[in-house]
Amino acid sequence: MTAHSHGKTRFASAPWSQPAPLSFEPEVSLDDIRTLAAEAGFVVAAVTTADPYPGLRAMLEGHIDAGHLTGLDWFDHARAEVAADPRALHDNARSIVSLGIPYFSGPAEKPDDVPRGRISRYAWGIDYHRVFRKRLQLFLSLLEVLVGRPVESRLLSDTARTVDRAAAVRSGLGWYGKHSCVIVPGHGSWVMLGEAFVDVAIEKSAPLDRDCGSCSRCLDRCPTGAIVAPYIVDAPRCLSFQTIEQRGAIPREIRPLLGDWVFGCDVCQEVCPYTGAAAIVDDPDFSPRSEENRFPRLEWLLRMSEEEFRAVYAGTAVLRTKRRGLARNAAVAMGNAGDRAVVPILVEALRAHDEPLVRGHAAWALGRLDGQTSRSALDRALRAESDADVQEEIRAALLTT
Ligand code: B12
Ligand code: SF4
Ligand code: SF4
Repeated sequence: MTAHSHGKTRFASAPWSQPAPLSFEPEVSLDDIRTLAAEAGFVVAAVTTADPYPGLRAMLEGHIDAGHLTGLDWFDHARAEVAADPRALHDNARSIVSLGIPYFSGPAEKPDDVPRGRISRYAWGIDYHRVFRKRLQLFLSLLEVLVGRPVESRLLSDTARTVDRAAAVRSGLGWYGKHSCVIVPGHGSWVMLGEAFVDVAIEKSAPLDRDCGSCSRCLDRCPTGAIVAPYIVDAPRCLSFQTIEQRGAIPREIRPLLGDWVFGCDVCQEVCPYTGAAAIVDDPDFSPRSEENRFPRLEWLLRMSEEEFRAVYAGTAVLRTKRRGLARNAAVAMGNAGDRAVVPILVEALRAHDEPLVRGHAAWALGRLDGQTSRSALDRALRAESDADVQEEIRAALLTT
């Protein structure tokens, strides 16, 4: 971490967030860009140059080599090289417009009628990749009308080849919180990010002189200790990685820490004072279609068919974890709920779920909910089970009952 002095303020900043000098006369003003962005559905917008991000490649490579991105196989040194230089993606780019969509729709209480899981807020509504694609296209067409010519562009959000947060911070859309998320004034970190690389010379905005000061709430409250140091998230320990990106078994030592999260995790954002003061926005694209899109019933998740899964989650980001991933997470959340009433549901999943991954995690959950019913169900399942990984899970669970 480096502390730079700016006049009287000292704030933590990264070398790749320092503004590069402008080498052109702006063709379009910042005000005009913000007006177009708002028309296209972006509540916040800021602009930076398309110059390389100094030091970003080395930092990303250091992260990869330290194992902080292990499991995200696409995140390799070649990707780090491209991500550090926007012109490697668009050699004619003159500006990057960083665009944000806030999605905090107000406090939400999980109903306590039956055991339910939690889905991260960003995934309650329509998959943000779709939302960005549509709004970025609209933004581009408005920009073409404004400049009166076709614009060469790359429209990006969450792609493997750029670091959305780096553009957001250098442009001053927001600043880095210690949880590594970008905090946008007025919205906390409840803001999804995307950008338009364009061949238009646009007036740029300035980075913000902000940091977290002495606060360390997100580091202290992260359930798994995944924020290993300020600004450094160890992905294999992060529940967002384990519940969404993990295709196989969730490591046993992480399972008790997952709590009731079945898709993503919002803890580091929820505990942040800036996020606590976020404005409530009403963006229909981020609104849940039903309660199962934000606090799904765990029993239903364990029993849902492929058709039911698709009926509820088609078009949302939750599809990414697939039915078996979501059911696996639900089994773990049931084990964590500590409610013995769910034992018969887990027994049924252990006996009859079509996915070995889910049977294995149901065994683990039964091992947590010790009792005679769990033990005899595990004994019976061990005799009937043919999958070696599930047998191993059952043996491990029997040791804990
Ligand atoms: C890989 C990835 C993940 C991984 C790894 C996360 C990580 N922190 O690296 C996993 C699966 C764990 C993950 C989780 C989440 N993600 Co994610 N993820 C990405 C992705 C695809 C790449 C991120 C990346 O490049 N990571 C490498 C690290 C090194 O870069 P970074 O995350 O930007 O971290 C910055 C800081 O570390 C900072 N930094 C480093 N050292 C220093 C030193 C100083 C002094 C300072 C000031 C800063 C600083 O610079 C880094 C570069 O920008 C981006 C989309 C994209 N293409 O950019 C989305 C993205 C970062 N994710 C996003 C979201 C919403 C999430 C979750 C909140 C989802 C959830 N609710 O479950 C969690 C949050 C977890 C967390 N605390 O980060 C949003 C973040 C929006 C925002 N306002 O910040 C993004 C931008 C997607 C989008 N287009 O909106 N994610
Ligand atoms: S998303 Fe959850 S697990 Fe990941 S760093 Fe934040 S609090 Fe920790
Ligand atoms: S919780 Fe505190 S340390 Fe973490 S991002 Fe928010 S202000 Fe920064």
